[in-house]
Amino acid sequence: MVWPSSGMVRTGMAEAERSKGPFSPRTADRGYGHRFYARLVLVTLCGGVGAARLLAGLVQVTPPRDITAIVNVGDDMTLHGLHISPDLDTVTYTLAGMDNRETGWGVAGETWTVMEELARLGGESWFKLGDRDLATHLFRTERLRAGAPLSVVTAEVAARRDIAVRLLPVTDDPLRTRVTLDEATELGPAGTEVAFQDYFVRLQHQATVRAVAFAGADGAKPGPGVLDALREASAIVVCPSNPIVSIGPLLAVPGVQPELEARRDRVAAVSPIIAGSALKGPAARLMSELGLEATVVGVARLYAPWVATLVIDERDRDLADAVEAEGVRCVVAPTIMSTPEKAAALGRTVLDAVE
Ligand code: FO1
Repeated sequence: MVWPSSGMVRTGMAEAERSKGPFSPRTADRGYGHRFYARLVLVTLCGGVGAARLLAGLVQVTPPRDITAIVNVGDDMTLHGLHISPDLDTVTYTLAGMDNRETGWGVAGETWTVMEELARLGGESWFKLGDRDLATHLFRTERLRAGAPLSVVTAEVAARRDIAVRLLPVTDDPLRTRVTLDEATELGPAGTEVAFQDYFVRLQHQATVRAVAFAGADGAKPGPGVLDALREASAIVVCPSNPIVSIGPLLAVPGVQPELEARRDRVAAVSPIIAGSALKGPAARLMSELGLEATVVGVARLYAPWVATLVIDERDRDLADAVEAEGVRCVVAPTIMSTPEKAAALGRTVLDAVE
């Protein structure tokens, strides 16, 4: 499946925020804020760091056991024989309070002994796997090799990390995001199709993109519990993740988008685009390159068939009417989750929006 069918600007956190520890408060520290959304059965659609941060906010304002996170697996890859699931791991590490806040991926206080030795041997070291992070990939790979589906392994890891949020890979089947480049790079001439992490990490998402495809999506079955969770949710929240390469793979799994369309009134999204840019990663650039408007209005237009409410940042206040002209209710609020408190505040905003 190819999505869309036709066919960064900000640099991240301020220095003071970077030096802080993991993003998610540990369970014992949670006070659930001033309001408790006890009756919500919440489903979130997730990519990597933006989703992880919103989840870290949501677990402060609603019981984690009432949250199901459906997570992108299009970024997954096999490297050194290991199955790596970056978005599942970013969400897991963040909810476990062990995320690396500087990078937005991997584990806090990481060491790199294995990678350093691998580089000395001339092995592939462009995709950095820290020593602690490697334990996750070793465990996952061994369990998959023994026949456990990805959803089961994900639940095992979450339980051992003391995470009460239910984490569901969108599918247990192989679904891989592929990127066709529109310019010559070290990986080939214009028109070359590469794996997602080749585009994202190896080329630092600097190459122009012609198309994005989700290999394996057409034959993929939704993971166990995915469609039921969407059907039974009292609220569905689309996290501020890349609409093309994080949310796109979720929609590409047969059955997911029709279920979202059927529950549209219950779906609220947080725009990952703020003032025409993404906080991290190539979302704005990718949208432009694929012919979409890289603004909150473009996000509203893209999501309108299955999203009823879009939360946009205060900086885009002037575009609220244009968002509503796309047929999407617009809520204006601070959306930059530079601290756990701000993430909790955004969590409250989103829950109020879907209540
Ligand atoms: N991102 C990078 O920019 N460079 C890396 O070396 C890198 C390694 C890595 C290892 C494990 C993991 O779970 C994620 C990793 N990421 C790395 C992040 C990842 O490529 C992307 O952030 C996501 O796929 C996009 O959501």
